[in-house]
Amino acid sequence: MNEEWRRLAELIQRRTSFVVVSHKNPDGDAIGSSLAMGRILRKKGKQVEIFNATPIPGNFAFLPDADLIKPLKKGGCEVLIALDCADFQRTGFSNSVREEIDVVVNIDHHGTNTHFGDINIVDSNAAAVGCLVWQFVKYIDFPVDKNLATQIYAAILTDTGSFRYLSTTPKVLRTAAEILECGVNPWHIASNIYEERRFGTLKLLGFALSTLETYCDGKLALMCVTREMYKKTNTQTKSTEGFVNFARAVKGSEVGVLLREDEPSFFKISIRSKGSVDVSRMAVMFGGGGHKNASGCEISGSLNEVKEKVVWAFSKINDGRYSSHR
Ligand SMILES: [Mn+2]
Repeated sequence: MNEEWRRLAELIQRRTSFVVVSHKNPDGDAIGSSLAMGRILRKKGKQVEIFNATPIPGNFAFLPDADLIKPLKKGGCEVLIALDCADFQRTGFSNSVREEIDVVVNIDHHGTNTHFGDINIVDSNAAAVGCLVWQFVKYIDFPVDKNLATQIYAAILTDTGSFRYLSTTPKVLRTAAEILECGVNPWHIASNIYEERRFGTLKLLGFALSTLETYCDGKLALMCVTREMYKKTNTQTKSTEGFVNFARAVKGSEVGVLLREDEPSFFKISIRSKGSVDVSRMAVMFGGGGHKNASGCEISGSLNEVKEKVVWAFSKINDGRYSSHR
């Protein structure tokens, strides 16, 4: 790993112009590590542009330098630093743009990373790309200011599920401790990210929670959001971010599902599992996809028809262990 950090440090010495990019629909790690890398380069007197293919969610707008993230500009550049991207497509740049870039640096922690860079700093054991950026900060002995520390803390906080996931190792907590010693305010960061939800959004969550049901001996928990609920609470589809986790949080459930009525008789389905259940198998039955613990698909029909289908799909991946739907 040190060899790769050395190559990156040398590259930064040599070059003057950089583009920093992360994946579309960016999460806290994507945003925090992009801002941190951008800040390091700027402080070193480099020309830096930070791009993202989609706008950053409002709850990350408080982060230092967040206004510097700009929509993706097509065309090549001297050096591209891609963060938290398992493959080049995730950056939003086309493959033809790849040809026009001198050097691509790939810093990531996905096990499925394709090593698409000229320099690849990929560690699937890292809890967040923010942890890798912190390693680089240490490696080059960079003087950390409070803003840089805040950006990296936000990256690690979000990708570890607020220090809850298995990735929360002693080393991660030591890193977090070092970051706190830079004067970071953990409550300021956590409250901005997690506790500034709009009134209407929480009312919508209330309506959604009131629809919670369990099936298949409690192993499947299901909740829904209808168009009428959006109207009553003056909210939009994007307000349902994170709702599905409440279905998964039901004690005894293995899978949580949110059925979201985006158009009349057209539902967007989010599926989450807790442990070993592979819910991507449920999603592909309806033309969707995703990961083992998080997947999604779209199903047309009335609410009851859609529910039936989801319950059927769950029974199916359980090898028909459940004959009854309730
Ligand atoms: Mn990440």
